[in-house]
Amino acid sequence: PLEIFLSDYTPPAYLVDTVDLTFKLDPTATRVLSKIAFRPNPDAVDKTFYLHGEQLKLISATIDGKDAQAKVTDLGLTAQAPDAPFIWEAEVEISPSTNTALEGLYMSKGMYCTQCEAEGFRKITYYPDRPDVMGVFTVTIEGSEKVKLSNGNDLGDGKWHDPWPKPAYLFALVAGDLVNLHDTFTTKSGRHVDLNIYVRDGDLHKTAFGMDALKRSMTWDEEVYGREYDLDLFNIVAVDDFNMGAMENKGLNIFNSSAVLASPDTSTDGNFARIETIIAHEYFHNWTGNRITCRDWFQLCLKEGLTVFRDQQFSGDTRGHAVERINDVLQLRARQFREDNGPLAHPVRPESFVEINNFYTATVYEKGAEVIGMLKTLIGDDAYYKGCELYFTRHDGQACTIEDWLKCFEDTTGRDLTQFKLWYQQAGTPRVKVGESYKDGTYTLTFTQSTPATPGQDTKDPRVIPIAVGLLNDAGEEIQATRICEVTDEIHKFRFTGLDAKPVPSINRGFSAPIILERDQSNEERAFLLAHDTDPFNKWESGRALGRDVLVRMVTEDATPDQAYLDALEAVARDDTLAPDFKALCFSGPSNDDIQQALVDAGVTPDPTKIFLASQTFNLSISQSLQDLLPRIYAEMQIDGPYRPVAEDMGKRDWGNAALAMLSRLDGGAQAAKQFATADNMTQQLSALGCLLRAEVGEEQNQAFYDQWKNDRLVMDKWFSMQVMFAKLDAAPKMAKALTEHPDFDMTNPNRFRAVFGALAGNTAGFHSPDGSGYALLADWLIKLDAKNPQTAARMSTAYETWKRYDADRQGMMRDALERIKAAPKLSGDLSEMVTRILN
Ligand code: B3K
Ligand code: ZN
Repeated sequence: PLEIFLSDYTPPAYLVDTVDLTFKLDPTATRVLSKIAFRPNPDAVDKTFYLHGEQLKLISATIDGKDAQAKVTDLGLTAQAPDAPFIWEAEVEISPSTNTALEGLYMSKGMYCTQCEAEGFRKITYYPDRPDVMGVFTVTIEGSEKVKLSNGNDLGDGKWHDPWPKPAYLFALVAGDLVNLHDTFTTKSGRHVDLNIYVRDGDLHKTAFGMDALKRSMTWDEEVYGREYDLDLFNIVAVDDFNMGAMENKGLNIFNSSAVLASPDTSTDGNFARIETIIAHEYFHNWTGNRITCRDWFQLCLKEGLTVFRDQQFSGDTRGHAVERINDVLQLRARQFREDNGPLAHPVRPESFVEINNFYTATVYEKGAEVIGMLKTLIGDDAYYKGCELYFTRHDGQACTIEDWLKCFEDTTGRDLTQFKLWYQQAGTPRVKVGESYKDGTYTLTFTQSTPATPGQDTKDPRVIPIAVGLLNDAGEEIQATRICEVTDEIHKFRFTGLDAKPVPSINRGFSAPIILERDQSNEERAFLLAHDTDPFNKWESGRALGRDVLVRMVTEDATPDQAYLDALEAVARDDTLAPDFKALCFSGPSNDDIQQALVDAGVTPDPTKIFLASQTFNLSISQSLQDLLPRIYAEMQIDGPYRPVAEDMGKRDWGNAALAMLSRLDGGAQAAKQFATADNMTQQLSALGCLLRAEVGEEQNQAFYDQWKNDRLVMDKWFSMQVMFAKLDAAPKMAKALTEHPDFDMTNPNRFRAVFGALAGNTAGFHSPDGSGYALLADWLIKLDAKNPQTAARMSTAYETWKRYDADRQGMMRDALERIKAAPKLSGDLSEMVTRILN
């Protein structure tokens, strides 16, 4: 497989003006007729006429009506093309029903649909399948299906026209016997837009929330970024078999049904929140991605980091910024820090890849969003929105680079962003050591930054890091409001003068930079900040650090949870000024992975089994110490009236269910059984089931749940995943194995595969069972899946990325699993790139 380098970029030889496509649909023999107007690119260096094309049967190809005499390989074709505008016409045959990779044109439960990003269009027809080639598409769909959709405006009779030039990765087609929810939206300048959510028959009752989220997203983008929608139609389609969450195709977003379908009976609060975020994200791409796209796939973060940042802003505005930020950082640490700290570490803008689909990562997305957040912090809100405005006007209709993006902010602020750009270029999470001193009313903070070596990058230059700092006095009053310390050197000092006594610092407030702070902080100080910090993020962070310290000592010194920590938690539980969702987060406790990281940092080899057992004791102690309080909290958090997916109610359910989880450790599941029996929404039903499974008493309810929901695919995914998630230790791989034998297990459906194996990888103690059964089982199934769906198989191989953390036995078994995958016959380029990188 070929490694492709950013530094090798050259402009396309030919540009495209218009593309006419006709699809004659047939499950095994769809004919695709293309008529493309090409013209030579004056900026081209290499003039060869080359079209990508994979798994296509070429029927005919002409240039200006004459046989093109194309030279065809497995990856594309070349032909003699004139050095003047010309018309290319071709006919190819493809087989959507046997396309199990779910890339290109494929079938999902009888409906045709497409996924072209990143390089799937080349499986539909011959084309310069690169994002810097943009054309105006007209599409005709011939077939007996009731609904036939493509991008842009509906010309009737299966004919579509998209007036906005776009790269091929944004092309989409859907055909099937679908039904739709219709609504309308009027943009701020008065454009009337028809909105539809298309689903399979039987799912219509799950579309209302998505529609509402879409309209709120449209309003938000007008109000916050001044971005208006630009077509008369916006369609969303729900598809059951989909490799990721959703796709922002121009005017025709295609969604994994799990990322759009919601109803109170079948979806949890978490599902509602995720759906809202994904709808917003895909909609926001219309400007940050579609109107302005990427020059090449190395620039992926240009659209993804920015769009994630925008969806996080939207969710914060909708659901509350404190809790949104904490949840975003939890995600970032769990996925991105883990990635940045292992064999798969890569810069936010990678320098090379073999398979671009392997770079839709937490680093490109979530760290990419953090970088935008830091830019905004450094230059200020006004300059940020001014720079964005310039970006939208200067680059509308173009395929751009990170340099283009940064230049807009240099031009509006007059600031040199060369050092800032290192955030895009250097991999690895910076570590910042904090030193402090106090003398004669002056408090000095000394920050020392370093970034560990990552694959291909041994040394790193100091970055610019915006660290938000506030100071408290020992009465818990804020004596220095949040100030941004702009760390630019390896060692950088900041002074705070005119103080009466040594203050207590609150550092990296709001998690202003995605770094690891290294600081000897006492537990007294942590408890103090948990009680008094005015910054909600650091308040929560201090509690988290306390919990981590307790658990680490439980693992390494067989300590018992200390009273000071339990008292601090009790104070949180009793504090009526704190919002319920915030309290729930304070009680969520450090994750198994958090503890592992902390142990690795302390030079201790983590043993997932031991950590799991310590966590059990830890959680039991907390439950016992709050014993008297729990029934009251639980009762107070119950909601009368119908389910509403609004932040206020969700917060109450979060906190109420956190109390239920604690109660269930004491009452053997009695309260959870009651809740399960009376629940009138999925959030309550599922959290009760979780408590029962954890207490190993939920067999009956588990069966009842199955019987109730066996015809709902999305709820069945939860059923599969819960059983693996809550299985203890080596029961988890056994459970996963048993579930693969269940008649409702279907490996070709990515949601179902992830329900079982994503849950296994997430059950740390189970996946790392000392007998190696977790590693071996996942390897077996990744090999099987790879033959059908390389993209999802490759993505799930990241379960092994931490293999070097563990003891020699576990390392050996994980290496064996990886080597076995690597040696599998006919391994895909996707999975082979991943295991090779993980092993190195
Ligand atoms: N842009 C798509 C992701 C495509 C992934 C291709 N392997 C969804 C999104 O980020 O909005
Ligand atoms: Zn995106």
